[in-house]
Amino acid sequence: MTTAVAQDRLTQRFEKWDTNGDGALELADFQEEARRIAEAFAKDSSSPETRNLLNAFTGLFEYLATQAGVGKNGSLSEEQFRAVTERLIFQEGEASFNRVMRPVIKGVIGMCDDNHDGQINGDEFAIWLGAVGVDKDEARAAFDQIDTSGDGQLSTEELLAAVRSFHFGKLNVPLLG
Ligand SMILES: [Ca+2]
Ligand SMILES: [Ca+2]
Ligand SMILES: [Ca+2]
Repeated sequence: MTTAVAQDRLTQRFEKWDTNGDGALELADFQEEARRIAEAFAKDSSSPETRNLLNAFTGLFEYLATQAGVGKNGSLSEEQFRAVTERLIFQEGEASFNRVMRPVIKGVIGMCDDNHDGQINGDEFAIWLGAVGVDKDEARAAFDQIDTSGDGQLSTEELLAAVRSFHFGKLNVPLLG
């Protein structure tokens, strides 16, 4: 039911989020990932933006752990991670995905929303993709693809749709690295 690209992307996601590389996902991995992202945006570890992102990643881990039935202090194997995320991304539909991922996306928006309007303009997006390691030309092309309303701004909803599209293999820019 899911494509090979979609499968690969979940494997990449698992490996990226397993920050200590022990083959399982724990809360500490997700907190480290939040810290890494904050560092890539040159945000202080005690800044409110970093705290928001830490809370968002903590919430995401708690969701996955609860769904996998391992508890908040437990860990998820790759198989468990796949089972939970495949259900979320490919079966439950957009509303569930958005509910789970919105805090994380908002957290990353907070990292680069320099003019504090809650949306991401072209300059802010270049900083975002720079932080996750995507080059400038690619960033420009991706911006137009993600800005489905065509207003020159990326909203939370447009960015959520883009992360979902990435996992469906319909967009090639890894917004979460
Ligand atoms: Ca780990
Ligand atoms: Ca902005
Ligand atoms: Ca837009």
